Amino acid sequence: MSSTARTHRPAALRALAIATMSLIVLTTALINADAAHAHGSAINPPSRNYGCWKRWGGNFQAPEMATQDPMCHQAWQNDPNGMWNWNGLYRDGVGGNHQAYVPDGQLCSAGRTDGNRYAAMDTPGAWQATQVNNNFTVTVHDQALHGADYHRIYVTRQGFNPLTTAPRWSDLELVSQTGVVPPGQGTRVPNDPVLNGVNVSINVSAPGRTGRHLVYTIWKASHSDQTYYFCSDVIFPGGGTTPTTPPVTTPPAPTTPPATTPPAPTTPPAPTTPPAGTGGCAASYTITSQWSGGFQAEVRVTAGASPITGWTVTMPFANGQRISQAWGATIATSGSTATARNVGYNGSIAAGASTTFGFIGSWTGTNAAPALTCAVA
Ligand SMILES: [Cu+2]
Repeated sequence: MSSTARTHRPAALRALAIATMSLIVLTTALINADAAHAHGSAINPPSRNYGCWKRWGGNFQAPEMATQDPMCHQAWQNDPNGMWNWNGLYRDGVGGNHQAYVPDGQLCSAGRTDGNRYAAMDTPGAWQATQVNNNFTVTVHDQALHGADYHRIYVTRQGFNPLTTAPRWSDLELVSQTGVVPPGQGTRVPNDPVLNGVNVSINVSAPGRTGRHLVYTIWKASHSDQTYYFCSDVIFPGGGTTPTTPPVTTPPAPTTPPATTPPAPTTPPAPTTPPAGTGGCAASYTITSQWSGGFQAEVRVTAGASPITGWTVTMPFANGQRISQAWGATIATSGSTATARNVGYNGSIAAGASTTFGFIGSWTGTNAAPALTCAVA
């Protein structure tokens, strides 16, 4: 009897131990599965953090990111988990009161959900943007087949400038709202280990827009009170080489975090006009992004040994490139040569200091950098 007890007690203990270990393994597996299957994001036009993960996740410590994709660089510097968890930009328990939980100036971080993790998404600037037509499709990837109570798609109103401004609710215009999307409805992405759920595509129409804008997507998932918020940067056709409206340089909304706000838009002109000459200026050219048929470039204008009060940069394009939209400069084109002149706020540069302007252009075949010349005005 006692021998029976002795032989059974260890067996029972062993069974208990095995059961406990199984439970631990099972729990771990569930946690891992949950982290792996996760949630989703807007993938086209891509949300800011999905785009940064897609372009740089395999090379996130690359130093060239700082110059080639500076907004992603500041995002990775702020918190890499904002990119690794590109599918987790959501809030729980909003109850449909989006504006109560997501304040103006923090729309792109879902009101700083998860603290600092996604804060860099709110920083305005030259995020890499997707060219779209005024009728286009927003694709949301639903990894975990949550389905949707609805998707709401907003586009910023014409005149809003995402280069300088974090959006407020009043900057948005609703362009589409879907009904219920049952879990699993959508299109499977073949052979993609990451996008292993369904793509939900929403057609939208945003007439009257030209140039840079933001698409703001709200995805109210169906499985619980969980709402996702995405900012996607886009460029609509048109806008002209010489904007009829002055470059939009709305100062950041007061609630905008000061993170890396651009220079104040109205630098007063220097009180005296120094003689142009001794110092002059120099200009350098960087292609910040390039895609089939299009590219975005930045030109840095640096004053020489003397301060300057105006500048002109000449860009002789050798490969037929054409500028379609510019900011921080007024562009005039003659033949293959584009001439960029400072705008009101960035003509005055202290000795040795610099300013930048940027533009979107088209190219075919070759997209060589032009040999720039800089002249003081
Ligand atoms: Cu989820």
